[in-house]
Amino acid sequence: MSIKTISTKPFSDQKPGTSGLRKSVPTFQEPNYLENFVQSIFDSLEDCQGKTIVLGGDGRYYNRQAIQTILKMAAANGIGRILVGCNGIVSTPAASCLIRENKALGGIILSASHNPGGPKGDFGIKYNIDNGGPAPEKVTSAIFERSKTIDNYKILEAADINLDKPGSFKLGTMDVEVIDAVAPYVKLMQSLFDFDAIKGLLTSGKFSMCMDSLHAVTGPYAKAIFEDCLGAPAGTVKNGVPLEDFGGGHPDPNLVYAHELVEVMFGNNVPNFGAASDGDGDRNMILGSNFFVNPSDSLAVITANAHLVPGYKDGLAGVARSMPTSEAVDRVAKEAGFDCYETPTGWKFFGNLLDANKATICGEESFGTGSNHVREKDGLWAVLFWLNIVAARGESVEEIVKSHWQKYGRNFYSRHDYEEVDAGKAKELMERLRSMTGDLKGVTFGNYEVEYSDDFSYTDPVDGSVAQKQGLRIGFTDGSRIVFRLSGTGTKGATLRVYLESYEPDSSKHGLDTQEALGELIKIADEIAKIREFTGRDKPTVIT
Ligand code: VG1
Ligand code: CO
Repeated sequence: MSIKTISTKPFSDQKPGTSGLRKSVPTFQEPNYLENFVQSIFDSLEDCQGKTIVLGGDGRYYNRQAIQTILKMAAANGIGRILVGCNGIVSTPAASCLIRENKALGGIILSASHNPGGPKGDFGIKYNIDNGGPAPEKVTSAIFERSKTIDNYKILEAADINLDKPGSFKLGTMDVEVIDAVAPYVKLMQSLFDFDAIKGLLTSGKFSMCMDSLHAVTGPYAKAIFEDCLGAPAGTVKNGVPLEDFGGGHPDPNLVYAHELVEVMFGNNVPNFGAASDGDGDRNMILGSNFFVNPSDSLAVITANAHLVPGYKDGLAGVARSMPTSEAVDRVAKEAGFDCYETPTGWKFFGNLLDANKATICGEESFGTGSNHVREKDGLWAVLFWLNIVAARGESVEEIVKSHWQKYGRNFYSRHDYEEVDAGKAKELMERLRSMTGDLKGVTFGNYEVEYSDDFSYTDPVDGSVAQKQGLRIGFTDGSRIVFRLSGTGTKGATLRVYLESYEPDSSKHGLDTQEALGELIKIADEIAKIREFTGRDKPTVIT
């Protein structure tokens, strides 16, 4: 086995986005595209000689080939030991758990999360640091800088490793351990939640659930947890076999893409509880019978009920949410007397707050919730959290959410996505808005008066790093908000995200339809940003 140094030329487009580098599979299949980025990661690490790293992905098309290449490159770059999931499959939260439990230097996670897969779908790669969380911006910038000048990469000439079952191998001097990535994750969940109470609920004969893994990574984890440990009947986990193309679906747990689950949960005689997770297992959607839980509300309910869950019963240090996430959780924090941090979009911004014990629970409006148990958002963790709350309170999902609104008021909230619009036009729309934001204070639109407008900037309270241009916000005097930002995970054209929020303290109005309650703000958003004009669309692609 010999180490080869292969000369290469830089690609100019390897800048990681909200969560790693995401491109179409054909782009990743271009000669040296994957190798350049992986070598840029190794080159950016201060000292990786002899260290342990974790490797795995969400099982999508190209995962297997990429894993074999990365194993040989890791060996050639002096990594001492690499832990890789069986079949090269590890969910994002499980990878975070493995990095932490094995005190690894970091991990390489192959995922394009909620983006579709297959030969023409998307692929992605990201680096996580030793706390188990996504690399912060200073690390991703270093990787990008390196990718712009790279002229060679190193790879070991060797045969492929058999990843079908657990085992130990050598690649040059590097130890390769193919591991069961499910068991350590299940153990971590058992340490946090009241499995006896949840088992009691799921085997009572009075409660049924449906978990849709959307043919993505959580299938084996969900079967092990819900069916094997918690006694739910076989078949509780639907679409539980990970497929390279997710069965042709879009592994995004929202009302549009998880429509099979929506059909199961809305109607007569439906299960009491429904849940879905995304491609790499870090997102979750929670449904009750005929009831959708908005992810921002989910974060607030989880926070308000954390004392009912063993792993959190001693109280929370604080909470954090991304800026566009609704302020529902802020109200819970205020009442409970702990801090609520507002960060830019993307889990990498929560890492320092979790490490410094400033926040215990974090969440995003994009179906992401998690806690200090790992450093990623965690889909199945959120599902277990909800089941634990339901078991402890003996109420339905709908009752729990409605009584939450009764106590704290309701933050009506919706996100409108305009996917795959012309990138140039989307940029123009944002530039125009940016140039306007300074002058909007005091301006009225219908019943709303602008109180502030800015381009969100964040100074990390732990290390003082600053992230600018994180989304244009327009806040109104009654507390309503409209936020505009461009997605940093899409791979085709641009995706414009418009986030809308208003607060309603009067419980007699909590039953209103969300889009109706936000109707005037929706019109104002279009009036201010000229969305129809710039995007050429008369309605969003996805409304959450
Ligand atoms: C989206 C979400 C963001 C999330 C990110 C990664 O980013 O809005 O909240 O952290 O995806 O999630 P963007 O830049 O497209 O809005 V995942 O499950 O794709 O790792
Ligand atoms: Co994801």
